[in-house]
Amino acid sequence: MILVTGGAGFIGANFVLDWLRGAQEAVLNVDKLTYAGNLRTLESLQGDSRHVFARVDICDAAALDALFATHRPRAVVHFAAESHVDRSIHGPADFVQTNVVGTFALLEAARRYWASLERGEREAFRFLHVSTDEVFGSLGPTDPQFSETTPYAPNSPYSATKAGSDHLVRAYFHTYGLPTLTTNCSNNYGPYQFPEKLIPLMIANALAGKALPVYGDGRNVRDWLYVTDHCSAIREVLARGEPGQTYNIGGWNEKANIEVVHTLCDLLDVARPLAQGSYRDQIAFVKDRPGHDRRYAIDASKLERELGWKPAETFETGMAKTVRWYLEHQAWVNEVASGEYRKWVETNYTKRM
Ligand code: NAD
Ligand code: TDX
Repeated sequence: MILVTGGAGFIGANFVLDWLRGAQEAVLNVDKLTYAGNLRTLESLQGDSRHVFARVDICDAAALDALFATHRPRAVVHFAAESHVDRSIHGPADFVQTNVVGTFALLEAARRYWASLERGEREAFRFLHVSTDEVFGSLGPTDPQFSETTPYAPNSPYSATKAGSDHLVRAYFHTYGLPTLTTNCSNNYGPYQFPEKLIPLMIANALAGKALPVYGDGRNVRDWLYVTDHCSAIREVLARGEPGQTYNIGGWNEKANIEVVHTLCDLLDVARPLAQGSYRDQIAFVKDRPGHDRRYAIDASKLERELGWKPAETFETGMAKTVRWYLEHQAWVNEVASGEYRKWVETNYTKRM
């Protein structure tokens, strides 16, 4: 069994669904179910004994000890985090708590459990920490892409707390020998993303006839990776990565935000044409995000060279799939937008889904 934290969130849920499509090995899904956790996403796993769900806060050391002792996982894949930069600007406390204190509590619980294992199991154990390219800070237009050796320079409360967690993970390898792996990935997009993030927000607003709020001049650049490509990279790193190493994950898709929004509008113009005009007419340039990083770009060549990973989707195929998915899953989106998903979470939550 593997222990996944944050498996009811966007990337974690995609990872759990992908994992259980391809493997018989069970998943212990540990998630607190904050606003970003949505069990509706995992509805297809109800009654599947390979998926065990535990509503637990990663800051709760006693609960974590009990889960390790009962389920005896061979690995941890740690997604749980507060993940939205704008929320971190308005309320950084939850970010420090979950991303730093929570990762610390999880590392401690993992270390206690790992120390109790037989030698062979100890050597095979892995703790994979899922992190972000935002820890490296902001690039100028002609700077080289982030590599694994780029110095950390986080600029937002979110990225500062992720950087803190990355450093703790590094220290647990160097100090205690816990077999850790860290991945730093670029911006993900695809099914089941909470509609506070750029791509699902723009699709939802476009379809609702609302403004498409582009921060600043729209020229901030992100590298975009389709979520299932992130999941396949994590599986590779978990299977064959070298303990103590970090791996950058990216899609080689640097795009200015305004280009991303134009692409979405153009896809929607074809898929769901308006009576007149284009969805582009709804674009509104708004006040910039404070401290808004100008450019992120990832050099993923280490992962490609050492582990043979390659993304399956291009930006074009990934965006087309994403728009189609949101159009075909309006019920999921509407439930999130209306808050109805929280009721579903509360009434359908059971220890074992
Ligand atoms: P998300 O916000 O969609 O999901 C986070 C999940 O963690 C939710 O299910 C939430 O309930 C859970 N959670 C939060 N606090 C918790 C706590 N204290 N205890 C237990 N569970 C808790 O996030 P996401 O976009 O899926 O990101 C997952 C991970 O990947 C994060 O660590 C994030 O930093 C990292 N990451 C995200 C992106 C991206 O583009 N979204 C890119 C690179 C890295
Ligand atoms: O309404 C918007 N308008 C806008 O212009 C929103 C929500 C965003 N933006 C801009 C800000 C960013 O330059 O779009 C870009 C992407 O924004 P987000 O979707 O909020 O993502 P970002 O801030 O880049 O962070 C994301 O990628 C890295 C994830 O939220 C992080 O968890 C991940 O680590």
